[in-house]
Amino acid sequence: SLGSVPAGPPDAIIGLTDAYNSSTAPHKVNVGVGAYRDDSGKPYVLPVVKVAEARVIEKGLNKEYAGIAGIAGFVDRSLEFAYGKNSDTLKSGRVKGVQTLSGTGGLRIWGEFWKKFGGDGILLPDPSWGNHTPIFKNSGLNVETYRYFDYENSKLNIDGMLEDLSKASPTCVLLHACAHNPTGCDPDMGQWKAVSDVIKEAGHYTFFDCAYQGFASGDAEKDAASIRMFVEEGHDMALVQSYSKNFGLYGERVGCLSVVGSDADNAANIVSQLKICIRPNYSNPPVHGARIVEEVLSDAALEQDFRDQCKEMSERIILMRSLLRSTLEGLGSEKDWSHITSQIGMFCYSGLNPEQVDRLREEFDIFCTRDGRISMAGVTQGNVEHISSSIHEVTKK
Ligand code: PLP
Ligand code: TYF
Repeated sequence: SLGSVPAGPPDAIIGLTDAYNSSTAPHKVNVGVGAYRDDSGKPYVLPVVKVAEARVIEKGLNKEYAGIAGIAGFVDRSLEFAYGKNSDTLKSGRVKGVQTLSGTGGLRIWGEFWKKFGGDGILLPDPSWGNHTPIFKNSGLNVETYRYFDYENSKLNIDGMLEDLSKASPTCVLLHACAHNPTGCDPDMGQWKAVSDVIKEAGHYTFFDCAYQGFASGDAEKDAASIRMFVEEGHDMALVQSYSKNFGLYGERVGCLSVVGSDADNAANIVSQLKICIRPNYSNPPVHGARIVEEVLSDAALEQDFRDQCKEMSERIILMRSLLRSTLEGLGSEKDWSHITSQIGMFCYSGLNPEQVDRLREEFDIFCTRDGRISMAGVTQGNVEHISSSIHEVTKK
């Protein structure tokens, strides 16, 4: 019988939203989950998404199943978006992909595929997105980490990273393509080249997780630079893309998993095996959101609108970073807050400890994860004073 099933704990990130929703404090702030909010704190649908969605509906398409690999036109546009429209490797046919249930679904399918054909383990950065470890454990993989963040100095630990990658026996190495979650610290291009060299030397397989293309710097081309450099360097590699943040399509679950094979046949063989992993999981992906992305990326004017609107979101976040930092400094906080503005992407890895995070929630109704990660997307001109004075209060000696 199932009578003895114990209650499970709430998810460390999603559970915060429930706690936030239950709070009755008028000044409550949700800076937990990484979902964009406008300056009035409201969820935001990109105008270009509304236009493309209207066009999709206008077409009066049927609701038949997509194939196991999803909508081919969406996958083609997605590969151009990540690898670059002019990529010779893309034109050569060595890059092939499948539509996935957003980033999360692509990660899981990759985990299962790697376990079947690649190896028993995967190497993640320390720290990494909280869902990575359970996704890969549930795929049957042993999860190990390489040093990534210098917790003492709030910056990338590039030497530790290179050393750990060079010493590990050949395995799959997960890299965040841009806007590392949760630290907001990425290698610069010189450091990426060093990472590429070490991975080649050690014989690892590279797996990029790209959840913030366009959102990190405001320029989707720049945010894909790490991926494109690895392709230029000749790596056999895989990539998972999420359209949750950059297109704001969170609940539509739009993603793409692709591989750069040794040749076109190898890429096609890998895709055929990815489809065999997908079929018993969910059979085929939802069509609506993928049609929207395909519509946008197939029309030069809509694509430009997308790029402009994505840039606007990332610019609001950058503005909130400087506002949060300057307000804290204006309050007389003597701590070094320079990392708030040097980190990129959606999150500020604030350095607050779990006790300080608990005080923020209990005394000030500010909800963020216990690792001190603050979603900058939840910061607005209206709440930045409250957030700053509360952080100042809990970090005073
Ligand atoms: N990978 C990283 C690094 C993320 O930060 C996220 C979302 O926060 C995802 C993957 C997956 O998101 P989704 O499943 O909505 O695409
Ligand atoms: O804030 C984060 O890091 C993510 C956001 O299905 C998220 O956990 C939330 C729901 C989901 C995927 C990602």
